[in-house]
Amino acid sequence: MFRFRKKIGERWERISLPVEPRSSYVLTGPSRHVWEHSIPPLEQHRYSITLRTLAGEGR
Ligand SMILES: O=C(O)CCC(=O)C(=O)O
Repeated sequence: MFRFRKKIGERWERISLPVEPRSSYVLTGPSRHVWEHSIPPLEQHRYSITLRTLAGEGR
């Protein structure tokens, strides 16, 4: 599961999206700049490769 949360006043709005094995995804727009994301720990081994643009680059 891919978890997202954003603060609305004093509370958090949360959503979870399933991530399939061997999948890839691109975070853009509000998913990058408004929502915080996380992936909860798993029982099984998991590999992850993250490519990112640092703030201020490419804008
Ligand atoms: O561990 C992952 O698969 C995602 C890593 C990630 O979301 C991040 O580094 O911002």
